[in-house]
Formats: sequence, C-alpha cells, structure tokens
Amino acid sequence: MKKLLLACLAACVVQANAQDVKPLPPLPSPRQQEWADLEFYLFAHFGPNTFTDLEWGKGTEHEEVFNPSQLDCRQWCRIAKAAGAKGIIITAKHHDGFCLWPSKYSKHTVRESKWKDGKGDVLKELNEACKEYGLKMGVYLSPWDRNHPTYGTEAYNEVFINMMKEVVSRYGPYFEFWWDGANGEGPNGKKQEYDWKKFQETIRAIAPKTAVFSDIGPDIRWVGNEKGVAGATNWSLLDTAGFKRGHGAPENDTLNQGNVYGKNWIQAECDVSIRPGWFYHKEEDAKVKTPQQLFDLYLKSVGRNAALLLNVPPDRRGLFTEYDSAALVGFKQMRDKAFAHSLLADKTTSVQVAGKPTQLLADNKPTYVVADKGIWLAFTNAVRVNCIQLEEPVQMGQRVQSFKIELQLASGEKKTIDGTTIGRKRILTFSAETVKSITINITGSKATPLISEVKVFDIPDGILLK
Ligand code: FUL
Repeated sequence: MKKLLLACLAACVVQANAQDVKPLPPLPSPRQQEWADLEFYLFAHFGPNTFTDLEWGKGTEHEEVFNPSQLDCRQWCRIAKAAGAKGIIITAKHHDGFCLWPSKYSKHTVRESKWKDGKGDVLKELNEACKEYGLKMGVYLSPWDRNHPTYGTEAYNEVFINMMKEVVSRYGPYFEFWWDGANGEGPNGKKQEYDWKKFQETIRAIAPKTAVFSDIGPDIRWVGNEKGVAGATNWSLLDTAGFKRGHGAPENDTLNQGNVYGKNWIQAECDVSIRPGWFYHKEEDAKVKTPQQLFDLYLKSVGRNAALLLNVPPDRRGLFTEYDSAALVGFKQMRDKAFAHSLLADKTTSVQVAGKPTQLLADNKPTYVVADKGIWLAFTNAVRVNCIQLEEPVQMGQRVQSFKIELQLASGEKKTIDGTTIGRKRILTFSAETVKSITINITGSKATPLISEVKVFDIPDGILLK
C-alpha cells in the first residue's frame, strides 16, 4: 500500500511539474541516442604494424608481412562480451593503406598477402563473429593513405568513397564509422584535399543509421586527447561553424568540454588504448592497464557524459593476449561489484523532490523529475557512501550547468561536493563517508532542470584508485 502511494505521488510530481517543460534544443538524434546507450565498446588496431612493430606504417611494407598464425575474431568477441563491451571497431585501413578486406580499389590488401593464401578477409570474419556474440560492429577507415597511388590527387576522393561503399555494403550495418583526422603525405609526397562534404553525403546516403565520428562529428566528436579522459565539465554541444577536421578543428580543450551554448548535439567519445601504443608490441605486454586503472577511465569517460572506446590490439597470432583479457575481465568484475546495488533501492530510504516523496525512476528513461527545488535522500540507518550517480533526460536537452551535493554525516558534520555538468551520466566518487542524508541542489541550469536518475553506491575497497 505504502509502495503504491509512493508510486502515485511520484507520478503526480512528474506530471504536475513536467507538463510545461519543453525540450531545449539542440537534441540528440535517434541515431545518436542509440549509439550513446552503448557506453563502452572496443577498438581493435590490427594490420601490418602488428608485425613490423610500428605505430604508423610507411605504406611501403610488403603485403607478406601480414600473416596472423591463428586469427580468431570469435576469441575477440568472446572476450569483448565477457568485458561487457557492446561492440568492436576495427581498423579496416590504417594510415599505411593496407586493407583488411580484399578491396577492389586497392592492390595493398589481405588478398595480396600470404595469409590464408590470399583468401582471408578479416572484416568478414569479424562481422560473422559479432553476429554470433550479439555485438555491434564499427569501422575505422583512415582517409590518410601512405600507399595508394592516387593519394594526393582528386581521384583518391573517389577511391575513399568507393571503399566506404564497399565496406558498408559487404559487412555493414555499423553502429559507428570512424574518420581519422590525420592527414600526412602520400607515396608521391603530396597531401590530400579531402572532400569531406562528399564523404559525409555518401555515408548518410548509404548508412543513415550509423553514427559518424570525427574530431567534430557530425554525430560523435573526439574528446581532445588519447588518454580516455573527458572534461569534468562536458557539454554534448559543439559549435562547428568555421572549423575543419584535422588541423582546423577546435582547440583540444574545447573538444574536451564542449560548448555550453553549442549549436550542434555532438557528444564526446574517449578513445584510449589498454596499452601505451595503439598496435600490438610485445614489449608492452607488461604495460597493460590494470582493472583499477580501467575502472578509473570508465569514471572519467562514461561517468563524465562521454563514451569509452577502449583499444585492445590483437597480437601477431591474431588473438587478444592473456594479459589484455585478464585486465578486461577484472575491469568487468569491478563494475559489477561497484554498481550492483544502489542504496536508494533499500526500503529504509526515503526520497523527496521539492518536499514531496517520490521514487527516483529507475530504468524508466522517458520519466524525470523537475529538480529546481532540490532532491533530498534520507536513510533510516546511516550508510557508507562513496559514489553518487546523476542523470539528465538528454532527450529534453542538456540543461544543468552546476550543482551542489551536501552530505549530512552521522558524525553531525557536513560535506559538500560541487559539480558542473551532468548530461547522460555523471558519476561522482569521493572518500567514503557514513551518511544520514543527502541533498542535491541544482545551482545553475540553462532551463528548468530535469533529473531522470539518482543512484547512491558504496563501492567496495580496492576498486577506486587512491
Ligand atoms: C590517430 C592515429 O594516428 C593513431 O594511429 C590511432 O589510430 C588513433 C586512434 O588515431 O589519429
């Protein structure tokens, strides 16, 4: 009965306050929302560099160098799945121009290698494995090409477009298409003028549901560093007028934090490698990030309104190594332990919004509370707390500019935590306190502040970096 009453009051609060709230543009497109819900997925840098120990292949490598002895994309997918990743983006073609599929538009491909007598096709194998394991597939295609004979001439733009069409029609659909902004010299010493306008028209026409990444979108933006760290202030909004991809992109700080009044919805993605390099190097086996470090990156990416694209480079066998796989599984176990149970789900908790009891709307995304009068969480018995998660209903636009959280401690003291943006998900961690109640006040907002989720956690010791 009490539960029913609470639910009814919750509904009343939502309806009464929410009716005059209008969405605040810019808003995410359905394609962007679907992508954002994935949160965490893998990158796989694989190609001739794996065998030559380089990071940027020269484009002159003989195709024979590419010869994985036991390539098994199902193993990648099995591990990705165990890590709780939702998809894998593969470097179909890196700057060295080598194509991991037998492209009609290049003579520098798996077809010219000795691997499987030239009959192999990494994209096909990954596509099949992703389907088997229920993972999404994405593609990285570098416009910079140090091998293609047409690079540096207008003809290359057509080559790149044809390659996009080829990989989409053969192995699509993709959840994400990754355009690298790097632009250096090709084999004839010339740089290319990329026809981005045409590239974009093409990808929209052939893959309308695919979210497209580059430094400045159109759908997903680079976070401005390769460390996996989004700004503590992070708007999903960006001004792109007057900017270009690559060298003409906004300052890294701007990409890292977005623009508070940005005209376009372009959420950030944090790309980072599990090892120092993007490609596999044996000497880095001992430098794989620990589960704790990965957990910290999760807090600084997903927990700061961005996505986490974690690179796990297959080795010369064509397999994820035991080191990477152990770290990934450890990372998953930490997430499971940390976020298994929100203390607000406990019966002894009461939640009030604007002075009225409510339930905070777990797993009910279209719903939210108007939070201009504060949210109050009280525990009958004091609880140990070191993490609070907040979410805005981003389909209504990103609104909150600042907030203040006050912890009323069992000792009688108070502790205050200040924050700025929230967005899709904001996870705050702090040293553990024994808490009687928590007050969340939105202190700055571009429009009526809306909150769709609050969770409170006691993350076990040994997970958070000191
Ligand atoms: C950069 C490239 O130059 C690196 O090799 C790597 O692929 C990284 C993800 O993007 O622009």
